[in-house]
Amino acid sequence: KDYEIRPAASELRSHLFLASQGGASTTGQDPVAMIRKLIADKTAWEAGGSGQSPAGVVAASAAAGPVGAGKGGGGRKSRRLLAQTRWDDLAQLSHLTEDGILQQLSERYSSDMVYTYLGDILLAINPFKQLPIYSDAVAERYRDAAKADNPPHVFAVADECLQRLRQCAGARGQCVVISGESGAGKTCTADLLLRQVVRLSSTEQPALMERLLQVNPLLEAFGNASTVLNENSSRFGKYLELLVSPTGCIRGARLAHFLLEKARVVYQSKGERNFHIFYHLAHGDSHEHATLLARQTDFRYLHATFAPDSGRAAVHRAHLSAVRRGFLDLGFAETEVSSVFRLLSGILFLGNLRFNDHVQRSNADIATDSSKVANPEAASAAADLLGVSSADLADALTKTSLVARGESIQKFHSPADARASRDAMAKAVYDKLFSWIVQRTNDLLAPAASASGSTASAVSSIGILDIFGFENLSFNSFEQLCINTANEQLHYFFIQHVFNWERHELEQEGINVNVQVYDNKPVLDLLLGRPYGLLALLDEECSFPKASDLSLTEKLHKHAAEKYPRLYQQPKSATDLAFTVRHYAGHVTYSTQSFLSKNKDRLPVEIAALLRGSNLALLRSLFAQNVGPGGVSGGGNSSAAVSLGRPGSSGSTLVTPLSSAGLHKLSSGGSSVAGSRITGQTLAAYFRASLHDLLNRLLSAEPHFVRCLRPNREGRPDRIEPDKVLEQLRYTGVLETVEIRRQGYSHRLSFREFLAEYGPLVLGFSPVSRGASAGQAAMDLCRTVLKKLGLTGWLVGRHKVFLKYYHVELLIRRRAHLLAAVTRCQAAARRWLAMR
Ligand code: AOV
Ligand code: MG
Repeated sequence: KDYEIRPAASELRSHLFLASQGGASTTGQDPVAMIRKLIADKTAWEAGGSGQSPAGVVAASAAAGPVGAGKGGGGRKSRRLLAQTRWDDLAQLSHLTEDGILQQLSERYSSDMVYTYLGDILLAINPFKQLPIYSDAVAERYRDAAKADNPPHVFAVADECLQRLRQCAGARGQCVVISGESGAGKTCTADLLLRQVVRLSSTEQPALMERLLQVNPLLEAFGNASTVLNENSSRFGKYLELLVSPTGCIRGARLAHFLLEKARVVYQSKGERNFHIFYHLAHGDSHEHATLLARQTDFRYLHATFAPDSGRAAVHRAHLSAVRRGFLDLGFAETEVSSVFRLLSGILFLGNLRFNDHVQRSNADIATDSSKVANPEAASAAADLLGVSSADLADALTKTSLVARGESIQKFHSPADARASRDAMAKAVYDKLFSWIVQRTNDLLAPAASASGSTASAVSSIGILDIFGFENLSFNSFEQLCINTANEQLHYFFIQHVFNWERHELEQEGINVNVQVYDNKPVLDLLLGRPYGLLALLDEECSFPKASDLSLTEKLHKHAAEKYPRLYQQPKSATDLAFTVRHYAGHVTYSTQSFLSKNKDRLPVEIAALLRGSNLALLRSLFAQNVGPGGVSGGGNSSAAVSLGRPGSSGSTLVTPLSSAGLHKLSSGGSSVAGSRITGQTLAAYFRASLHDLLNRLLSAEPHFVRCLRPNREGRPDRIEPDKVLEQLRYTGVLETVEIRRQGYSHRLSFREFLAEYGPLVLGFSPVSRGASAGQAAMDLCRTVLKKLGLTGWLVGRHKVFLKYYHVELLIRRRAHLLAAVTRCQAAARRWLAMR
């Protein structure tokens, strides 16, 4: 209580002193009258009528828990409101600690306040239940609003992006980077954001808005799947850019995708499923192949245990109709949609192909191991759907031609090789189909050329990045290495941003200092550096014909372990094909098994040739290009593939090294564009180029960060597990942000706040109540106070005092002492007045 009347109390002390000396104050006032007045003020303040700013009070008591401070009516209410607004932003807490943050987040979450700011970062905890905070009415409150006027919300981020674009013509594009672990709510957040931007932007083309809203559900049908962590887990990364005119009108959109987990088409771990669309299709009745599929009860690619269940069937049927509608609304042709469903059905039947051992006799009567299709009916169904002959299909899967000494020789596949070819084919078709859908969507959503012929060069953009989170599974392979590398790079981007934010504030205050920042650049060097980064070493090994996973592992150990002993570890047993990387989010052990083949990602030439000759135009076009002597890049994109870059860009600029992975270096280039994967390019090289391109885009824009947090492992509502949240705060960099602030100047107080708060400690009166709160005089007074306090290492800027966390700890202790003294003083004053 006494805390709140601090400035009055300290003045009281000085008047009391003067009165006890029997003299007058320097201003000629009667000290006794002053004492009466101050005590009356105190009462008024307690009743809530004081004009004193409670800001200092709130900041000071924040560490002690929610305020509800004071007794009294209106004052308490406004103070609590103020307190809440402050805590909407954790950066305003006077004590930024892990525990403090955790406590605040938990308390907010239990009142369904799932959004909280940490400075300019939005933290979003997944509610796992429907909250009434996404209605049109709520959305309207976030139109052209000041951030502080509303509770934190993802809608505020959308509004901020649009406001920034409208405010300054020629402003940088905006990008929102959404991150978090699986099931944290990234995809939902991205969708809410898109909807809000669409809602807030002016509409010249209402139909375009409708089409934009189809994009996410459509891509989710093809790119999401049920996993052990999330029933709707995104198995690809997505960057959606809305192209916005300076007046805030959406003109079109551009989409890029990364690293579709195509291996899922042919294999799913226990408890996991294939991409949603396959189940929709297998249960669907609104497509041409429904009867054919319905006759088949068991598709190997849909998990051995797949069995139609009538309850789910209706849901899948509805989904399939929605997918079809989505395609048509977006502008796909009926024939295109039919072709897509036909290809997917073909993939399902292809998966059912089995191969028997078969002994083949050559002309010279030499017996060789080979294989033969064991179930011709499946081959015939697959071949029909894929528009090829069933004999050609069987040949392409069981034989390969080699050219040796100018002669073409046929080599027969073992059943295992034939199965591998079958799966490679299924993966390649699906992957290319996905890329084609993305590219077609891009064509359909491209801004219309304006009357003057240009596609409005003035158009800026709002990009939304929804990328798969950091992964540490029980078995980690090449895919995890790529995913984690992407996360590592984004983490670096984030840390740089926070660091710049810190530095910017200091610069604004005219302060030039070096803020110490830790970053993960050494790990990025280990992953992406040249020539000894892991991906570079992998690529190098892929160019040796005799290389094996063992030779690769030895190479990695030799170079990386030597150069990065702290970040790279060899396994205990020398025979293990594995290595461990110390990522920012923890240690991950990767198995190098199949690294080489996964990185080369070659589709056998026979299969590529077969598909190129399909009588289905869509399939033909998917495989029409990227053909070369080295085979076809099975995982890559055809000419119609996703473009991360500008259309028509040359593929030869793809492999731009991210050698030092330094963002400053990336930003200067800006010319490198990752388009489709080119012939012979390894996946690592393609990935690196895509990542590079993504970063260039992010760098050219003004970033906003949303950190999604998963409150508990089970995905249950109303339950927050502190350990779980803390772990994520650590590896999403939130605590690092706090640490950067701690290392830097965690306290930034305006002159007024500082003088009101700490001036009385050495001056014996409140300088603010005597008019010193801004300007040169206040700045000088702040310096004097700081010097008198005997502190070192602080900074005084143009408008603010910058303190380190330990300064504040010290000041709080000293103030506690003083307050105890003041309380005694007040008691004495009351007694003294009573005696008179
Ligand atoms: P993710 O995108 O972060 O995981 P999702 O966005 O798919 O996570 O969210 C997982 C589930 O949480 C959703 O299916 C919803 O049921 C629920 N959820 C998320 N956000 C909200 C919200 N704001 N309100 C209500 N429910 C929500 V992954 O893609 O697996 O990394 O690869
Ligand atoms: Mg997702």
